[in-house]
Amino acid sequence: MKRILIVGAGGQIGSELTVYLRKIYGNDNVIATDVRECPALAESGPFKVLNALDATAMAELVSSQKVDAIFNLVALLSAVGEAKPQTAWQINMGALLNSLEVARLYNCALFTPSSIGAFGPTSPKDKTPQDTVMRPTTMYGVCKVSGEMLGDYYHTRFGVDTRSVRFPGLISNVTLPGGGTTDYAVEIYYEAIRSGRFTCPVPGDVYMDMMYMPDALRACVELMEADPAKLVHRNSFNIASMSFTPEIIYAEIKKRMPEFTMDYNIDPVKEAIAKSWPNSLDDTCAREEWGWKPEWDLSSMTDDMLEKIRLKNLK
Ligand code: AKB
Repeated sequence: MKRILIVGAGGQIGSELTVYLRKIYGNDNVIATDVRECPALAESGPFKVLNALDATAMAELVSSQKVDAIFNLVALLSAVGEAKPQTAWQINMGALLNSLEVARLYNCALFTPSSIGAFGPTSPKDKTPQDTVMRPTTMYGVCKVSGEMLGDYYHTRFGVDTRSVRFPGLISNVTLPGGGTTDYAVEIYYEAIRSGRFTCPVPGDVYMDMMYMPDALRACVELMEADPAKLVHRNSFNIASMSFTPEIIYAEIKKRMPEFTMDYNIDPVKEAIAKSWPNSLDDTCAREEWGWKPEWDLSSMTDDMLEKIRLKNLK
């Protein structure tokens, strides 16, 4: 990768991935785009307003900026996708199809994240294998499975260098996620610092895979820089670092903040989604094919999250 276009850079992943990629590849070589102005991203390098559903505008940017790699991060997440399934399909698949076509026409590599949400209630629950039953029951998951298949189709049919990982719930302290089922695992840290109390929307005993953002960012680059000859899979790799329930993350915070309390106000949509997803993924293929290895666990992440959020002096 030398000249990179990020589509949907204003979201939870993009706002940090842009900065991470600029440090590695040079500020001027990472063009961030989003459907809205993002003043913070425009400070450190090129930024353009781009609607990912406008294929002509995307193609013009890729051509004029001599882009050779695209990161398509546009997506409505799982819970909001259930509130607006038709819009979720239009946006998630529209942005992906445009990215695939532009990548095909301008010979770019393409990274598009998939998710643990690509699995469903009939997938094996524990250590869910790389290649297994995928029958998601959310529109988000339907888009993710369709996206994985389209990515592989563009690779085998047109030779486009498409690559992807199935992200767990991502936990970060820079930009808040929005509309996801795993968002509680970010919000709990903010509320611990802000109010010392958290009301959890997901049942206390439901396991989901999670990952700290620094591991997720490193995964994107390591996969995109991996030797293609070693990749048996492409769209999309299971990656994992930690799996926990709300009760487990609560106990971890409470060890450091004994006065912290948590109660529940279960959101039935999030409950149904969370229960349909795996408890944990088996990431053996990512480890073997491109050397994936997480560096953060729940304990080290909790120390870092609390420290960074404290510095924000939240009101
Ligand atoms: C969501 O909860 O929808 C996302 C995801 C796991 O893909 N964070």
